[in-house]
Amino acid sequence: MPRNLARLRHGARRIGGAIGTRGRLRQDALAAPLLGRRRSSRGYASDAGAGVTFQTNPDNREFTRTMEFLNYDDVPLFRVMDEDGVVAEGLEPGVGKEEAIKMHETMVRTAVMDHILHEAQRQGRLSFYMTASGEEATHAGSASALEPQDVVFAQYREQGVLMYRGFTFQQFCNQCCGNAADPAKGRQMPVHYGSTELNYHTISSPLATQLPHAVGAAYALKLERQMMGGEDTIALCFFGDGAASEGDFHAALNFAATTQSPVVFFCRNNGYAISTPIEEQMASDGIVARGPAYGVPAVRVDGNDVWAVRAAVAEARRMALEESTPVLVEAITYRMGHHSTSDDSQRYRPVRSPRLRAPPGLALLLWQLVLTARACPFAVFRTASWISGRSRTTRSCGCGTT
Ligand SMILES: Cc1ncc(C[n+]2csc(CCOP(=O)(O)OP(=O)(O)O)c2C)c(N)n1
Ligand SMILES: [Mg+2]
Repeated sequence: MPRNLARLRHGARRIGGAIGTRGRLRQDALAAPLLGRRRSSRGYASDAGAGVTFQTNPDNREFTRTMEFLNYDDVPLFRVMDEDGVVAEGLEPGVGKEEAIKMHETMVRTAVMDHILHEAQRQGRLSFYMTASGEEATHAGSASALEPQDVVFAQYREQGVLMYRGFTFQQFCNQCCGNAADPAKGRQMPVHYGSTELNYHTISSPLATQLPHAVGAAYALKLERQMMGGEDTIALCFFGDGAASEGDFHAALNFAATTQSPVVFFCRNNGYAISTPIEEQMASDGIVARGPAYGVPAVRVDGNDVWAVRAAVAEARRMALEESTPVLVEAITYRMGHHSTSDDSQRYRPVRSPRLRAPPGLALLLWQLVLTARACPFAVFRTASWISGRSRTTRSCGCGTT
């Protein structure tokens, strides 16, 4: 028998033994015969397999006589609030009034900004825009669980996170218009925001590239902290269900797990990757089950429950830092709007879809305008300045309207 073939056969026996243990596939069992080396207690010895012990159970795991095929189906959603907004006992968020108002403002402002900029694109003032209607709670909930030093790697539909961190309506407009005040000076497409001051890495168009970038950053942050001390910092990486179908997703999770990097992967599972519904993308029960397969703890939350999102990300952040592990959070949500202004979602889903309703923030704004504008035309301007963040109060102009 040719020497190489004999070596491969010998390798195959050893590989089969490693798999048959039902334990983890041992890398050394795979690599050693192919390299013509064996693993010794001091590393690899170079004697082409002579004297190798055939280990049936290298990890000393238990054998079983029950044949069990693993499956992850119907993973439940963690939620804190019910449909009526009632918080479950024992799960109170423990958030102060100021913080709660900031979260609420972020959700309303995001919805209103989306409406204005979407309409501006329709009027030909912008070349492109993407709304986040229906996903506002994932923004406010996750952003509020972070510390300012945490670095964010977003996809493109997370404008509320950046808004929560302090990006102004003016800055959003500068970027979307590509004017002189835009840091990229118009060299990026609209919605490709970024801010060094706010630790928000610039959005990158090729899908899922932010995942390995986030892991690299998290690994560097961990090494920096180990070597030089400093603040506890994690990387939070947002991505969509469609991005999870890219190879970068798998590489990133494996890389993060093996390097034990403090990164929180936050999947916005909004049901669609442009026109492809989730059930045509994957046969698995969403994204959450993929975490444990890579050694990454994972949780699924109700993405419409801002407190559940906040609690999950806060716990994931704690685990990332204290247990030195990446964590996967899958938020189940819904893309209420079109994918982008280049898309017409009515061509691939029912017209009477709930996502075609006006965003809640817009309804609130209109209601406020109706109530106040009747009494005072200046109230419209006051409301507009409240939305844009220029004014914290709706100051009275003397007409009696508050
Ligand atoms: C590498 C790559 N492939 C394809 C695209 C085109 N593309 C842009 S967004 C998108 C769908 C992404 O869906 P998802 O990750 O679920 O995010 P969502 O738009 O739903 O927020 C696709 C396929 C791209 N930008 N990059
Ligand atoms: Mg999606």
